[in-house]
Order: sequence, then C-alpha cells, then structure tokens
Amino acid sequence: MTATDPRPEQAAIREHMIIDGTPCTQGEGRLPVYDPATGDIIAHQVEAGPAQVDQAVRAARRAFESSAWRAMTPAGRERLLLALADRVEAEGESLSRLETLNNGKLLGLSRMLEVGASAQWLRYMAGWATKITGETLNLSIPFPPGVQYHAHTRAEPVGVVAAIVPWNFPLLMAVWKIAPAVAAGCTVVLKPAEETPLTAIRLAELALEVGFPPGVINVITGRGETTGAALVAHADVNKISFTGSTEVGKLIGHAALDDMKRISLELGGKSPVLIMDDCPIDQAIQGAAGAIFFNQGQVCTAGSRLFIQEGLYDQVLEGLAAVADSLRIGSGFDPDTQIGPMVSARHRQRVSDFIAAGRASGARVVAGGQAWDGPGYFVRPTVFDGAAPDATIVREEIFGPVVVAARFRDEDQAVALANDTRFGLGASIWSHDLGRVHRLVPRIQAGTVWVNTHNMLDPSMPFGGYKQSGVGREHGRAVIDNYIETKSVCIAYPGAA
Ligand code: TXE
Repeated sequence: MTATDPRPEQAAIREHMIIDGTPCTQGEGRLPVYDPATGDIIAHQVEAGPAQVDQAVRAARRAFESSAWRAMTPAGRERLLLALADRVEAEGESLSRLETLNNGKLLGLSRMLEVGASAQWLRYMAGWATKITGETLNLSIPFPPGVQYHAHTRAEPVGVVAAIVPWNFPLLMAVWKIAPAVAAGCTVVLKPAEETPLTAIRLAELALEVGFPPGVINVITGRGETTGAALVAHADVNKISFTGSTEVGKLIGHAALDDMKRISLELGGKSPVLIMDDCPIDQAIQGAAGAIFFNQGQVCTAGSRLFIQEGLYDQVLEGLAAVADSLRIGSGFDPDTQIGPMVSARHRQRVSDFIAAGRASGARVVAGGQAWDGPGYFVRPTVFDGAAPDATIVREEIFGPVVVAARFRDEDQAVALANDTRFGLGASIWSHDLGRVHRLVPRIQAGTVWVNTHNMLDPSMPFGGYKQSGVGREHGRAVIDNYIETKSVCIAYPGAA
C-alpha cells in the first residue's frame, strides 16, 4: 500500500490459498468473490478439492510434529502472536478497507473490530501461551502396600485444528480460532466463508512474515458443502472449531462424532432484549436499536426479539421505528453510512423472504419492510410488532436488520418470553433496578447476559451458547480448554520403609 494508491484494498486482494507457507492456486475451479455494496465481482477464489484439503491437513500435521514447532517454548509462541498483532495493526488500513470491500461493513467497524479487536485478541491469547498448566493431584490408592504415587496432569495441544468460520466478522473470527489454537501449541487449517475469504488469506501471509513456521497456519478456500465438508471428514483432523448456522453445526457435530474428533460449535441465536419499565426512554430506544442494527443485524447475538414492559411499549416502539427510518443506507466506505449491505445476494433474498413471511403471518410493519432500490444487497431496517409467538420471524434467526417487538407485564412473563426459543446465545436486560437485574440474570437461558448494554465482548469473557446455540465456550481461559487434551500421569514409587 502506498499513500498514492487510491484503493489500497485492491492491492491486498489475493486469489490463492496458503498451504504449508506457500501460495497455492490449484483446486477444482474458481468461485467469484463480490463487493456486496455494488454486486461487482472483485476476485476469484480457489475452490479447494479433496486433494488440496488433504495437502493442507498434511502440512498442518507435519508442522505439528516438526521439531521447530515442538521445540518452540510457550514464550516463543507468545512472541509470534504478539508480533502478528503488531503486524495486523501495521497493515490495519489495508485490512480494514479489504474487509469493507468484501463484507460491506462500515469502514469504522472494520477498523475497530476486524483490525483493532483482532490485535486485542491476539495479544490476550498470546498471554495464555505461557500460562497453560496442568495440576498436581493427591491420590488415595491404598495398594499395593509399600507403594506411593505421584500424579499430575499435562495440558497437551490437541493437534491439527480445522477451523471453519462465517462471513459476518471474517478477520476477527479467523483470529478467534487461530490465536487460542496456536497459544495452546496446535496447528490450524482455516476455511473462511466463501463470501469473505480475502482477509483470512492476508492474515496467513502476515503470520508467515512475522516468523510462523510454514504449515502452522494454513488457509484453504471454497464452499462449505464441498471444501468445508472434506475438511471436517479428514481423518487426520483432531479438532473442529466451527462458527456458523445451527443447521450446519449439527451436520458437523454428527460427522465429527464418527471418529470422535473434538468439537466446539458457536451457532445461531435469537437473542432477547428485555426493556424494564424503569429504564430511561432514550436509553431503551438507543439500546434496542444498537442491539439489532449493529453490523446490519448480521451478528449471532443480534437483539432480534425485543420485549418491552407494557408501560413503555408504545413510546419505545415509536422511538425505535423513528431510528430505523432515519438510518442512512449505503456503502461502508461512505463515512455517513449507518447501514451497509447484506453480505450477499443470497442472504439479502433470505432476509427479504423472512420479511415477506412476517407480513404474511399478520405481523404489523412499523418501520422498513420494503425493498431498497439500487445496486448492492441492501435491506431496510425493519421493525415488526404484533407477531404471533409461533411466527417464523419470532422463531428463526433472520441475521439481518429485522426486529420483532412484543410487550410483557411482569418479570415472570419477561423470563418466559425470553426463554421461549431453541437458542440461547445472548440476552440483554435494560434496568437500573439492581434487585430486578439480579433476579432476572439467573433465570435467563443464555451464554451471555448483558445489562444496560448489548453485543459487548472482551477476550477475557467466555462466550458461547446454551441450548441449540452451541457447544463449548470461546475466549477467556475457557477457550484454551478447546485446544488441549488433558493427560494424567501416575507415577508409582516405593514408599518410606
Ligand atoms: O451459514 P453456514 P450461511 C446463520 C444465519 C445465516 C445462516 C446461513 O442465520 O442467515 O446461518 O448463513 C461453512 N461442512 N449464521 O449459509 O452455511 C461455510 O462455508 C463444513 C449464524 O453463511 O453455516 C462457512 O465457512 N462447513 C452464524 C461456514 O460454514 C460448512 C454466522 C458458515 O456457513 C458446511 C453465519 C458443511 N456442510 C451464519 N456448510 C453465527 N453464529 O454467527 C457450510 N459450511
């Protein structure tokens, strides 16, 4: 990137994969990559076939077994992750622009989350590399006489990790998988979503530049049902870490069980937002709007079911509709834009179909609801009310800027409504009454409950789902457990005479 280059994001486009530290262009064909703000094709990614998947897994295995990786100290892995964080920041503008070009998200969000949070997560996980420990155990085995025991556990890296990530936070989610896996001493084959492969390829290149040995981080591209499925099925993968839809998560879970691969799944959500009647109106409106419209609602914890206590219902709904109608739709590169495009034509169609189903079910549209004219995959922010509890728009994850509002009387009804879903990823409670908050938090079935905020994550805070929102936790100490096997070592020695 140079100061004179008018579009630094173009210079960052790569049309290869990274296998064993080398660019690889072989595959079963090519798939277009789009700019969702215009519908233009911006690149062609390789569709990796079984041969390339095998090549990548073998490279990861060789790297895992290599003396270079085995002999590397935890401090060495820490230094590599810290160096990668610095490199991601140094390339921040190019990576941010590349992400906005490919995903459509607001450039400010790309800077803050795809780059800023990626660097933050890399640094946090770097710190874990030197802090992964086993335990010393006190045994009570009484025989044979005269023998005593020492036992301890070893936290060993699980091996080759297959990481499959979605398109909503492409670079950040790649980091969410790679950083803890590498901190634990694993090697990785990452498959980004077919919609958004570009920043992950750059990440693998940057990792090589800062000294990661070849084969430790491999990136292969292609569709889920072909490349992704081949990766999941590969016999030499030890662990699968997946973020995506609940439907695909179930497929992967079943496939993994066949040969007992380790698995962690971060899946869909239908997260409730509970506005209690002591919440100041402005905070309630802004909170509800931020919970659903952030990243165009393409967030697994999007606050897509809005429950408002009856005394505030009309005011909050009216305010939210006004916010929805006022949001500026456009390219993520335009600093005035507040709502960017959906990631793909297919996804825009999916979201539009949900909106149509909502209308057909008899729910009332209080904002948005119509198509948006012009090129690019845009959807107007949409607010429904009066939906039947079993309507599709209440039950299914829409993954767009679409929220369904309903009223509740009291805490019991709020809890019943919040938990009336097969998902359990996130929830937020908006109240300044500490008693209410403490009564409600334990009753909500969700992996994260926010109070007077929503969608806030931190590398130290475990994140994952209850119910069909997933298995396992990411972030914090919890994510390290995803990438280690615990080995018990039991040593017998002659006791004191
Ligand atoms: O997800 P998929 P899609 C939800 C959201 C969205 C819906 C569909 O509701 O509307 O899923 O989105 C790979 N074996 N979420 O179709 O298919 C795929 O290539 C192995 C919520 O994009 O789950 C991509 O890399 N891999 C979610 C990744 O899985 C397979 C984020 C996700 O794709 C595969 C994304 C297979 N058989 C979507 N099929 C969240 N929790 O944040 C697909 N893939």
